[in-house]
Amino acid sequence: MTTTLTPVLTRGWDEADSFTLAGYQRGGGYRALRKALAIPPDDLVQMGKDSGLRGRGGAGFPAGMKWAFIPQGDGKPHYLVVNADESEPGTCKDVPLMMANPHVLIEGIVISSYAIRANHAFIYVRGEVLHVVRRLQEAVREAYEAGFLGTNILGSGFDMELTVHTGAGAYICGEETALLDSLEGYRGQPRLKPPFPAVAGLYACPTVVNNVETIASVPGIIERGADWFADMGTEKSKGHGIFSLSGHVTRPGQYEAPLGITLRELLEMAGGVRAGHRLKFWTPGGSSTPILTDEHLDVPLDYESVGAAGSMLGTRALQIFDETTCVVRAVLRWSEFYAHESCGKCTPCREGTFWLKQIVARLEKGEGTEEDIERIVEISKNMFGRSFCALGDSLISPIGSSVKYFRDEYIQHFEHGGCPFDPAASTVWA
Ligand code: L3W
Ligand code: SF4
Repeated sequence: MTTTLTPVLTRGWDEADSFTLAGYQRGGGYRALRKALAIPPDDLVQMGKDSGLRGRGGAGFPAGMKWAFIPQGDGKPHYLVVNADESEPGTCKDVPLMMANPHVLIEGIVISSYAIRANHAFIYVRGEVLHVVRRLQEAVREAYEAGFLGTNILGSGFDMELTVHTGAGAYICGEETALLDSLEGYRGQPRLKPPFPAVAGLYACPTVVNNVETIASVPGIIERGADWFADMGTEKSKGHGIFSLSGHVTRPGQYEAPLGITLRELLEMAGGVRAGHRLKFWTPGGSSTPILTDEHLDVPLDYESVGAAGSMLGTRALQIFDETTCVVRAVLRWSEFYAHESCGKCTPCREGTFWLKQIVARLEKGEGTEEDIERIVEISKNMFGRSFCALGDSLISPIGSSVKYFRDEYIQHFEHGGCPFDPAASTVWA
């Protein structure tokens, strides 16, 4: 299900051949590449900056600025790596994008590689999504055959290779430096930053790592101009984005809209919360972002406003939970996920996620105490900012925010001697 207010990335998704080269070119595909190859690379980097495009993988770092960090004239190879390891619970925008329109990603890759003077790019994609891997491989083959990849692309003198690389299903490999280790053939674990990948990335060479949606946004910016993109969205969160609505919503799916739209507006397009129920809590950007409640329906979904409301925009994975959902049970599920996915490199996260999972499980079974609630808050505070990478901070988001908004529900569990909710009533956990 796709609804668009800004039909750019999701344009043509409903057409039967949207994923083919012919389908993409019918809608003007690869015109932006021709235009870009006639522009000096530094001017393209400036266009990236002027557009205000920010990284769509969760952190929102300015894409043009990241490209500008790549040293020029350094004599080293440069690399572009597309992070297609989408694994955040609730996050489900890059997979549909790559399935429906792999060529917009490839076109964005060639333009971005030319801008940073990289002659080799990689798409690092989750190994479990074999259908996506196959679709990408076929699209890459088509692009080579048509002269959009390889040597002397469109007669410009620019050469580049594109490799599709499959990961093996570790969430941590979505962290950019763990991803690079994995790509180099090592066990994927985060590296110390700095140096950032822009200085020392793949094979210790300057590397831009960008999310799928970030790179797929580039052809539109080149074709229609940086101002066109910057005119959408809010002052500091520019452009369009894909908002993924899942859970207790009438029409779950991908909704493309300008940043700054509200959940209330998105729910109107999506037919509201499932019939006969009301919103209880939601995540603005996947499970790593603190939960919000029905008080926050009118918060503009941009980086600054969501931050001011006490959460993060993240990947715009809006998971909707109605009043049938036990928040403690939801937090337990997420705790199990983070404890399982912790790579074990640093103590605060390895031990912290393990202990948080144990205590939340006790609370969910109704065997906890008031002290356990304080304990999970305290452990979270001790972990925050002390872990080696962002995964260690992630579990703190649902724990802290659920206690903040639903402390009574935690208490009800041990007063009731078990979960007071009927798990069968909540389709999310069925
Ligand atoms: C050069 C500097 N580069 C920062 C670059 C850095 C990276 C980007 C953002 O975490 C978040 C996390 C998850 N010189 C630089 C520099 N950079 N300073 O900017 O860096 P950072 O550290 O702010 O974030 P990150 O490590 O990329 C990502 C959140 O996203 N998240 C996770 C989503 C999961 C998925 C998925 O499954 N695909 O996206 C959701 O909210 O918690 O906060 O490139 O190198 N001075
Ligand atoms: Fe590994 Fe967790 Fe430490 Fe990150 S925070 S390095 S995932 S143990």
